[in-house]
Amino acid sequence: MRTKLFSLLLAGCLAFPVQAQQYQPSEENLKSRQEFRDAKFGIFLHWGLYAMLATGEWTMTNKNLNYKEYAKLAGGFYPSRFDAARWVASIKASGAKYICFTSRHHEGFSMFHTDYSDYNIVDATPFKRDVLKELADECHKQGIRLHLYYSHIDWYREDAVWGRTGRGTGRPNPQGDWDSYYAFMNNQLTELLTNYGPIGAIWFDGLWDQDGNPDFDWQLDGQYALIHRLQPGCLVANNHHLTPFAGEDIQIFERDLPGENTAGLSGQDVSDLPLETCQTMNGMWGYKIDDQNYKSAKELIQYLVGAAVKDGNLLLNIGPQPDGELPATAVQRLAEMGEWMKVYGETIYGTRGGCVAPHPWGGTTQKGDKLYVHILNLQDKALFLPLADRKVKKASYFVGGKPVKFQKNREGYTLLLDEVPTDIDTVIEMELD
Ligand code: JFZ
Repeated sequence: MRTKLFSLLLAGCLAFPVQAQQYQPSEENLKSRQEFRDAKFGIFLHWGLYAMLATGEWTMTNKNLNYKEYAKLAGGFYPSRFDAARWVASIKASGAKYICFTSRHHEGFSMFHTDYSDYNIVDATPFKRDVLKELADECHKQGIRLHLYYSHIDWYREDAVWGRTGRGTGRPNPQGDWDSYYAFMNNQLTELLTNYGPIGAIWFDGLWDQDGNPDFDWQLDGQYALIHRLQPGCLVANNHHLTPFAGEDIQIFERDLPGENTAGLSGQDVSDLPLETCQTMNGMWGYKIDDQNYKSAKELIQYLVGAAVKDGNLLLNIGPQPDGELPATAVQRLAEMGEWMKVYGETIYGTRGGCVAPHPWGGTTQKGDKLYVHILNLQDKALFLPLADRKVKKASYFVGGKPVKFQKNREGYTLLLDEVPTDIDTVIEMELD
């Protein structure tokens, strides 16, 4: 009986790791989650040594490049045109409220000055500048939040445990040394959360690398607790493509809006946490020299609106060039999105997914009793809104303010538009009772 009770207790402990069970987000963390929801739009930057190879951030593993050969790229990394002030200004011009920067991607190179490996931008390159420090200072100066991407995978370190990627980079020991690697990561996270001012989020990635080994223990509880201890307002995010674990503060989707799964990475349930979808501006995260397949400004704006009506944020990616500049087309798209946000920002920032669920024609955002109907694709002048239990006091075009006629029927209201909408997003502002 006693042993039975003991094993039951033990099973309970294993199923709910102590930390996970106890995770109670702090006041500061909850506030930060609301600010995150209000922000709606961020820019992702994938920058590392891989920019020089100009074929995306997975080249090291895709081409089975030897880790010692790959590391020699660092000796030639001199992004002479890097200017954090210009990056931040171009990004701010888009209306984005935060930047997520790859502090260290799967290639294992630290884009910041770290005491725990010489394989970093200050000690291993002729450039010798801590680009993260410059970016962080500029973000704080220009008033935009900074989030940090941090890879759980490392294709360079000998102590990193092999997963399904990075197996052909010539490292000697597939078993690695987990204790050493775990300590390394936590030491780096401590640096990131100590030396660069307030960090809005740590954005983990790579857990899926061990999906062939489901019992692998990443010891996330300890890592998450460290982050929350160092900066209680810092949001923990993990791009593991699963329903969020305890200790995580937002839920991420990759290349799909919450609830959709066209890319095959987003089959997980949508949780109550703040949501974020990351998406590329062309087709690749890291700089890819022959990828000029940029989404149009219209597509990008509609994607942002699509995220907002699904109550989520858009984290839109740019891969900076090896010379340190953002690609010109990306900068142009940022400007185009910014022009739109100047006019329509009120219908996006600070809103939540509205009481009319998303439909193929678009969807709604809401702030108090104001409902914004975003019409993205409608081949009709009449639009039915299932608002049976609400009273509509007023409806008007958000731009210009012209009243929109509407009819009440048993199931809701039908808007009667002047013409078939052709704008990127025709927004109707409604006042509910
Ligand atoms: C991950 C990264 O691998 C990628 O480089 C980029 O940073 C993106 C934002 O996040 O994307 C993935 C994640 C998982 C798989 C592929 C790409 N996967 O399971 O094959």
